[in-house]
Amino acid sequence: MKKLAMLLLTPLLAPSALNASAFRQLLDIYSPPLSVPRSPSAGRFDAGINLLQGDDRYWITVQAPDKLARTKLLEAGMDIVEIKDGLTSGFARRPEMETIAARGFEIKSRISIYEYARRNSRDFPDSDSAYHNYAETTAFLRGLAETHPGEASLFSAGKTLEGREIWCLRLNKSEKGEAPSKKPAAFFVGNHHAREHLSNEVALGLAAYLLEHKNEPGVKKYLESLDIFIMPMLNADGVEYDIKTYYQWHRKNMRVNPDRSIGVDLNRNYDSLWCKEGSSHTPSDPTYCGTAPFSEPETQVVRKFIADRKNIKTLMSYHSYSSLILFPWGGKDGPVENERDRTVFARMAQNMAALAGYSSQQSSSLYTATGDTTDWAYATAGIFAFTTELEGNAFYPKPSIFEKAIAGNIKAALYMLSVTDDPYKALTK
Ligand code: 0X9
Ligand code: ZN
Repeated sequence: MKKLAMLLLTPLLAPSALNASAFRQLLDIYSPPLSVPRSPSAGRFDAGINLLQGDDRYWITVQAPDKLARTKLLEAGMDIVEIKDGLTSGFARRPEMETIAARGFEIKSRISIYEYARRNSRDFPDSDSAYHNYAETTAFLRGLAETHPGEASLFSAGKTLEGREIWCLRLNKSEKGEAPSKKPAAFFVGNHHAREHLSNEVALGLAAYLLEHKNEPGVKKYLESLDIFIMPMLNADGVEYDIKTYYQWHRKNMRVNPDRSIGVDLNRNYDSLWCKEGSSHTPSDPTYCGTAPFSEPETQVVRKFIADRKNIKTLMSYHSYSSLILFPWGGKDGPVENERDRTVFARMAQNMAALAGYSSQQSSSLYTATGDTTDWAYATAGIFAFTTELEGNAFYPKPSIFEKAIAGNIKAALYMLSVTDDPYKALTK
């Protein structure tokens, strides 16, 4: 990974005129400079392949017509990655494949992880210089805070399991750092899942955009009237591990489990219907929920962060990939019971999806999965909380995807900010 040029010299763009060329200008400076040295791709790829030795995962495609079937696949231990035309693809080892077959599913195809890596080598980040690793993310956020002291401040919300700081950039013209505020707050968080590296980039792109355009009336009013928090890399340990092992699709955090498997799925570790459907008590499973709700330092940080800030009204958790904006419930089939809230969720998701170029749906339409961030945030704090599954066809898309992904999601985020003072405005907006 290589440090990306700071994007601090953008001409001011009117977010009110969020057109393609304005975003192109913004994102031109976000794209990696041509002079960035490229890592020797073949070498990196070979190193990655060598590290796969002993990795007994397969990439499988299974016929699964609906959410019920997909939830069953999750419960059989499949690491679901893609859902397309009645087919569900993802990772599984032999024992999981046996369970899947025993439960009556047809496995349409399977390839070894080596073959999967070979076929996806074009998406393998052989030149990953445009992505920000933990140190680069830290430097980037520090740079933004130092360059915009009137609008931004950076603080650590707590530590990961391995002791990394979980950085949070705050955008607010009056209150700084951890000082309380009465202004309505919006919270953006990325990288619950390690391999979803684009989620960090989108959160960083959003932070940079808002600060670059801080004097433009549309943005200025948010910096004056709202309290905006951006925590781009929650699972920093997992991200670093995924990078260090040359991107082997690591999903969970870095907890060493009693059976020596690694990781708890942070998006199953929240206390909402904890470890019921779509979540597993088996430590080696991709959706392992941990030993108890909030057993993990990373989710404890989010719990405390939200408990300490009663002003948070909206939340966006970035994941990848599927081009979707999802809203509660995710842990059960039924819709949000409160009719007004349900309508707000559906409208906000629909509006954000239209701006990002995605689709919107209730989370559980994908599959039922208990213990996720958004169900918990809504159930315990009444926060209008969403999951964005960013675009792409792989976990490590080429940086050329950044421009569109960041631009579309900035538009969606600006909409979220526009209703953060009163999300019920979405009933008419
Ligand atoms: O399974 C997840 O945690 C999310 N998908 S991902 O591919 N990024 O892992 C989706 C969460 C949506 N929430 C529920 N369906 N509960
Ligand atoms: Zn995810």
